[in-house]
Amino acid sequence: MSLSGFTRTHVAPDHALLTPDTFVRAFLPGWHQTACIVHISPELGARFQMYTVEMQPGGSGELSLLDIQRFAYVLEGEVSLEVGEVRHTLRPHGFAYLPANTPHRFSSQGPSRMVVFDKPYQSLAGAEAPSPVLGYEPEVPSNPLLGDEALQVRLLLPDTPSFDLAVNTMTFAPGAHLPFVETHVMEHGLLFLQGGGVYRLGERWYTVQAGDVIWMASYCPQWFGALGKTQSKYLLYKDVNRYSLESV
Ligand code: UGY
Ligand code: MN
Repeated sequence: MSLSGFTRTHVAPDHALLTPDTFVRAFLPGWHQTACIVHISPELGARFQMYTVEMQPGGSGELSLLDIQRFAYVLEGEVSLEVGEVRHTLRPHGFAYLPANTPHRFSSQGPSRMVVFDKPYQSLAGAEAPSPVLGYEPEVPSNPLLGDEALQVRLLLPDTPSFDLAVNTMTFAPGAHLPFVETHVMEHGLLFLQGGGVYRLGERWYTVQAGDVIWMASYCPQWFGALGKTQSKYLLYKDVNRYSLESV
């Protein structure tokens, strides 16, 4: 309950900070016994959709849209994923990538939460369609960003032309920061997993913390500095490997 009318949430034409106190749950087609919080969508100006699914015991989710690829990352609880005849179990920090038009079904025995990214797949002449990917974030190799050991990046998906999206985690030691104010054609969807700090988005600076979601449009100037005495970490979506004039 907000008695002050105050929130850190701020929506601008080229970015949005969305904090949990302003989240609204709704129904999404394909998800059953599951509350969905749509954070980022074409309505905001994005070319993808990012949402949290809160699955109740017995909840499920299936692909409902044509030509849409899906990336899901488990935040809490245990989620089963059936792809064809094969059943996988995803625990927290487990993730799955499902190429466009891959029939699949998520289900949850107990309560669970996942963050999901859906994006229309843009094929590329000469590049094979991607295959499903399943993984567990702590087991993915980590590399310093531009040689800075205090800022570690894990690429959760293969860095090959078949993929038109990337999902990475970025882990900052206390006091670590992005090396410069990035300004790039790729857009981002971000979920803070741990810690917090100060995020510059466009001409504004925001305090951010675990649970916050950020949208950064193409060319939104961006910079982050980690504060506090523990690591800060976020999950980051971006579109990659495509020449935009192709779709004009
Ligand atoms: O990969 C990236 O573009 C990343 N360094 N951006 C960010 O963390 N805002
Ligand atoms: Mn960036």
